[in-house]
Amino acid sequence: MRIDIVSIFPGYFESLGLSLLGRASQKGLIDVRVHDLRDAAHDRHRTVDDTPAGGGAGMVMKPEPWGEMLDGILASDDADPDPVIIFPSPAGEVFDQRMARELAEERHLVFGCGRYEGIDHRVFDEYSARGRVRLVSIGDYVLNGGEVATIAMIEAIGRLVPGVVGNPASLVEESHEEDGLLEYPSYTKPAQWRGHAVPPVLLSGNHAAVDAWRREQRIERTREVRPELLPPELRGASRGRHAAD
Ligand code: 6GU
Repeated sequence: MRIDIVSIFPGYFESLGLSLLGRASQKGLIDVRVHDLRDAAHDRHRTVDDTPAGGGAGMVMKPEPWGEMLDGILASDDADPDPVIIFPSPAGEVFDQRMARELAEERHLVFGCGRYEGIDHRVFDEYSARGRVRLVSIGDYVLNGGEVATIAMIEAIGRLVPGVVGNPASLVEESHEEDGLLEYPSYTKPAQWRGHAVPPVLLSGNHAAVDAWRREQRIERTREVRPELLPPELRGASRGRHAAD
């Protein structure tokens, strides 16, 4: 998968060279290219923003540098004929595991990171008319720009690209995968730590009992913190109390 990122703060993306995604880049599974938007601003101060049409607070990113930068990326030698351009925005559709799975199937993603009060909307219109464009939010809170949201999305998408995660089994049991329940709590040694015990069932060697306990934990956890995620057949009275007693 090829990933292009456009930002006025390329330094944010140095973290993509670390850990799992760094290894994926070294293995050639993910090809990340970061572009400084200011390279497409040609005045003395490399200006990328201006005052909002209609007035109001803050600044808006000018369309011309975005046009030059995105045209360059889309026309580059090894660009895909049908990439997806993603503009991170608190006004976008909300990113979730389903979208991550969908985007992990793509050959080429382009992330356009806005700052200030956002990017002149004509950039969205222009590239929407020419191909696939999505405005995407990572949740209901406000960040200063799209950079951190882009890193979060690339981490979620990248680990679903075949070969990036060593043991694919570790992808299926997780929160939001398969049945949509949250993950069960995990423990390791020692069996006692500061008076807190590892739940005895996990040390019993009874795999069926361990599986049943983990499923119960997933249901109870989901019921407590994210009841809207419970499938209809699991809504209603708690069943966990009896099993845990
Ligand atoms: Cl994608 N961008 C910004 N600036 N804030 C956000 C966001 C994105 N998602 C949630 N808040």
